Amino acid sequence: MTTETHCPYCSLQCGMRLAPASGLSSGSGPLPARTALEVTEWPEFPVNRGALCRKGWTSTGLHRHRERLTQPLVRSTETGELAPASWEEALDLIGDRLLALRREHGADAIGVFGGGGLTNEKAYQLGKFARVAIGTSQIDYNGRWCMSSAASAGTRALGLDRGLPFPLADIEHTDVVVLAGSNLAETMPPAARHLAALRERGGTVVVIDPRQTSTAAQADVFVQPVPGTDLALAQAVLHQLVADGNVDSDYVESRTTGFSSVRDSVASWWPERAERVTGVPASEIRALAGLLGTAEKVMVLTARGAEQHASGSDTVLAWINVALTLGMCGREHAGYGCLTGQGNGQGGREHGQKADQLPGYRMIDDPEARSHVASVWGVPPESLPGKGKSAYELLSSLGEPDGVKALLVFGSNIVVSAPNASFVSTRLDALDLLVVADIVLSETAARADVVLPVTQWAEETGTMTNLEGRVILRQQAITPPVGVVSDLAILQGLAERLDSPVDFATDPETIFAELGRASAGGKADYAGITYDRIRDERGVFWPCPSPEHAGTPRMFLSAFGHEDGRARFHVVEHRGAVEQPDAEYPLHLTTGRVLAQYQSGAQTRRVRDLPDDGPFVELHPMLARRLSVEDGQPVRLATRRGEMTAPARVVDTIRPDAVFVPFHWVGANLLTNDALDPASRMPEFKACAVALSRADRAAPALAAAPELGAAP
Ligand SMILES: Nc1nc2c(c(=O)[nH]1)N[C@H]1C(S)=C(S)[C@@H](COP(=O)(O)OP(=O)(O)OC[C@H]3O[C@@H](n4cnc5c(=O)[nH]c(N)nc54)[C@H](O)[C@@H]3O)O[C@H]1N2
Ligand SMILES: Nc1nc2c(c(=O)[nH]1)N[C@H]1C(S)=C(S)[C@@H](COP(=O)(O)OP(=O)(O)OC[C@H]3O[C@@H](n4cnc5c(=O)[nH]c(N)nc54)[C@H](O)[C@@H]3O)O[C@H]1N2
Ligand code: SF4
Ligand SMILES: [Mo]
Repeated sequence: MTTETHCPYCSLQCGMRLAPASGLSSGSGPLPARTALEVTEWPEFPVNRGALCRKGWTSTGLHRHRERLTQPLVRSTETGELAPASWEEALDLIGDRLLALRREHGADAIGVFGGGGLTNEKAYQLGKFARVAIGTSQIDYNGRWCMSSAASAGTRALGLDRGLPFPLADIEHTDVVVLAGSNLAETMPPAARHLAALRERGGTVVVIDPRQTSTAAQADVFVQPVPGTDLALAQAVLHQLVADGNVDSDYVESRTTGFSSVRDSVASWWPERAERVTGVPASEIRALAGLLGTAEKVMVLTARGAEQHASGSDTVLAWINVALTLGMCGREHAGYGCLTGQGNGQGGREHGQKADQLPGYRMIDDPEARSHVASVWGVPPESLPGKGKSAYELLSSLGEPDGVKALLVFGSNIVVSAPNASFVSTRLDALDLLVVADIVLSETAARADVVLPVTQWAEETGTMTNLEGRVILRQQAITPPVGVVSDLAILQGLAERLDSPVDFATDPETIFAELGRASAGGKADYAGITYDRIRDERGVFWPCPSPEHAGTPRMFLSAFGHEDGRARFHVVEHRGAVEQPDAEYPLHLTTGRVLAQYQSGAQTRRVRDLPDDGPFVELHPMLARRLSVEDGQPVRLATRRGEMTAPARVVDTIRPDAVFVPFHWVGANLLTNDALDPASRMPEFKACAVALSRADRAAPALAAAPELGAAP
């Protein structure tokens, strides 16, 4: 038997087939749990047409893995160690503790932390569970650390946030694509073929990154700014577009509002000024503006490099200003898009696991939204709590006298991936109760009081919404190991124990139908989507309000999401990274990803066929020489928040004043800054000040950036 499904990792949600490795088929229905699985191509699925990256091909590596959790674990009051327990014991213990906390301190003493890797059904059910079964406002999720700056900017400028408002393959039909802070070739490798196809057609690829990545290697134009200065770069590009008269005035007049104030606000951003801030030569900025200003079709795509900053949402607004000035948004094969990251990064932000949201991308403080969703849930609207705290604000207040005292984590490895992670770990330890549902004993699960083993992809069915807004179906291929249940069953078991006023279903298709009703009439309307339709049509794009509706691959063609149908220009100001290099911490630190590892590494570090060569510190040969550091030698990085040691990787592809560390291992986030974007509450993962020294030197020898001239 072969099952058509999708990869367990990133937002491309590549289609794949799973079959028994033996080639022997056992009839219909899920395969027995112990069957060895093999990944094969699914060439008909349009997004990846059979191509997968290394992580996709090896994704069955976690099946039958010896570190797979197969029974609940409860921390013993005597030994302090985690010890096996039955499901009854584990859920009863959680239920009793939560009931007691709720009685004594109110429902807001209980927090819930979700993930953008959860299926739509799980994300929806988690939001409902928090608001109805617990009654807490304190729910948020790791998507806050992912694309929330782009989401906030998209909502403000375009009236609606769908990461890509067009199919990814549209890249091939534009003329110039700008990748601002995306390392697509490593983070969504099969998508990189669209860049190649565009170039074959004579189009131009622009990459903006402080590192000359493998994506930059496929670019025609490479721009290398100082980390955290993209906003100034975008302002100067806009300044130059205006100066060159490259403004699409008819479009600006008919489809937007607010242009003149933005035009005035960039008057002082002449390229020479931006050069001083960004390190990008003024001539390159002028050339980039000239390229964009004269192209027929331009597509600007942002990813985490431009977004994960305390001014990330303003940076995205600045790029949207550029795209609007050029008249690109809402035109075919052009416009602005955000390359969402996690498997369900898009759907995960639509169904209510975000602190301020209800399903259908509705806002929790909107009375109409509350009464609609409450009626679907069968509870009075006034029983629904209000807005909670954002992810980092929630975590950093854990255990405070009026803060959350018990936290339930579903689908995030906070200890590795939160900014300023050692502080976050102390907050987790200050909780009365930490419950983690996971498939393996992640670093976060290892700190929990109760660990609940859950089914993983391929052992369960559910929908995901990929980076294009295409709702796809992951189908169950195999029976889960004995002792493991779905997140949905855990939520049901806990809801019962918490005396929930309504029952919680566990069948994903039933939950999806309810999600459809809850989303009906909202911005992300799934009402017309069914599992059968997804199977038949290989994915359906939302909004899709009725069974007769074809779905919406391209948005904004006739109107933007605001009531008047117009897009909004926004005046924004360059602020720069919150923490700038100084004498003590003289370099820029930035962080990100490598091809073979995924996120906190909880999954991929355990896959035998993926290289797990630990964290490393990428630095320029000039900097290495200054510090007498050889390639491969251990170096120490220190910031105001923490330290780490890892081998140096000396490469001439990075700016000499910056260092880069991947965050797939414990380390990078001991260093990162927890400054938050005021609009999106996104932490500044991509820029802080750091000192670098040889690990074998007793007293750290601090190096100033070579360009800045100061001797160590
Ligand atoms: N292999 C792999 N693929 C993944 C993931 C993974 O963990 N591993 N995770 C998935 C997820 S959740 C996400 S969000 C996406 C992320 O996908 P990307 O955004 O492509 O990944 P990152 O490596 O975080 O950042 C991209 C680039 O931003 C650059 N950068 C750093 N600072 C700046 C800056 O100030 N300005 C600019 N312009 N660029 C900067 C970095 O050098 C890096 O090359 O990837 C998804 N795909
Ligand atoms: N320094 C730095 N830090 C970063 C970033 C960065 O660029 N730099 N990027 C940020 C971004 S974009 C992101 S998205 C976050 C991601 O960071 P995390 O939230 O830590 O992401 P994952 O490692 O994917 O964690 C998912 C966890 O859930 C488990 N899991 C998988 N599927 C399921 C399921 O169905 N149910 C349950 N209950 N558990 C499941 C996995 O085993 C894993 O332990 O990290 C952020 N942190
Ligand atoms: S690109 Fe993303 S979805 Fe596709 S195989 Fe790789 S990790 Fe999986
Ligand atoms: Mo992400």
